[in-house]
Amino acid sequence: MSATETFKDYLARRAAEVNQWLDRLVPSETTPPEQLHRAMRYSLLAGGKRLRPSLTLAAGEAVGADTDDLMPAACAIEMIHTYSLIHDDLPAMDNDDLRRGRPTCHKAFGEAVAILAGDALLTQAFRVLSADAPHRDAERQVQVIREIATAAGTVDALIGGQIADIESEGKNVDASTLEYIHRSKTGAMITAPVVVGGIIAGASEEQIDKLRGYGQRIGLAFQIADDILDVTSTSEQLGKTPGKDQAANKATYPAIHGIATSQARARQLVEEAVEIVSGLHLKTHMLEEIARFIIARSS
Ligand code: GRG
Repeated sequence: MSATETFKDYLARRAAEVNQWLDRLVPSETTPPEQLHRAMRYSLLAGGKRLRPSLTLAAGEAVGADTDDLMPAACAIEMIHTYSLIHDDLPAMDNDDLRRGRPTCHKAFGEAVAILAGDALLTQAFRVLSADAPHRDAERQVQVIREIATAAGTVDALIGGQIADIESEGKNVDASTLEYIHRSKTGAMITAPVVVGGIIAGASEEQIDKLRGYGQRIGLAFQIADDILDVTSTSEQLGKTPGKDQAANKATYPAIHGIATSQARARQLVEEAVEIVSGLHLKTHMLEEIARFIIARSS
């Protein structure tokens, strides 16, 4: 980040770089089957903050990796994130009409195509992660694949958190179950990008542990902030439908703890995260900046 660039500008610049790579890493709209590729690209290239790839770039660069070595994994993570959004929006799950400021994938292409577009993005992610990279360390590549597959999986991870969330709808959920859902559904796919950046950069075990601790804290803070935004924002600000949690009788941080306590908890998690990475004496301060952005954002 240059002296005159604001952090928002910095994130927008990183997002533009990620978008160029994503564009190249997914088949074009004219490649058969055209409709499927159109649907994949419609959701993937529809905007989005690109927070997860930015975390991989920030963590990896802070430890000393080259951007080009980080981009394939950063983009694969964004593909998996987008698949989870497409499937989450389906009528069988959250039944949402709006995502990233435009009609959801199934609204634009129909349910069957949306399901397949999500499946295809997940599959393409692992194709990208396992692509030939002769100059890269094969052991690290396998470690990266394992880290991402674990975060997208069932145990304390994305799919496990999603099913726990669905099963808890309409029930009285206690604070520890809510925390489990948040850490799994959201936290795992925010922690993994940070750890993956470290692995690609050749970080030591101790550095990886600290990066993981940072990721876990900002992951939970991100979901608490998301719960708060769901009750305090408009659909124009969010690019998705607000108030859905309350309508579905979902347990959220503000519902259980109130808004002020939730805000205080998110702030505390971010402070802890910043302290952890400050102790690493990294090459940049981007991880600290991103941690602060996570609770200051408005969408
Ligand atoms: C379908 C396996 C499966 C999982 C779905 C991602 C998800 C799990 C559900 C989406 C609903 C939700 C509230 C998820 C929590 C994570 C979250 C806030 C996702 C949105 O991430 P942002 O804000 O979105 O980074 P953009 O569009 O900016 O990428």
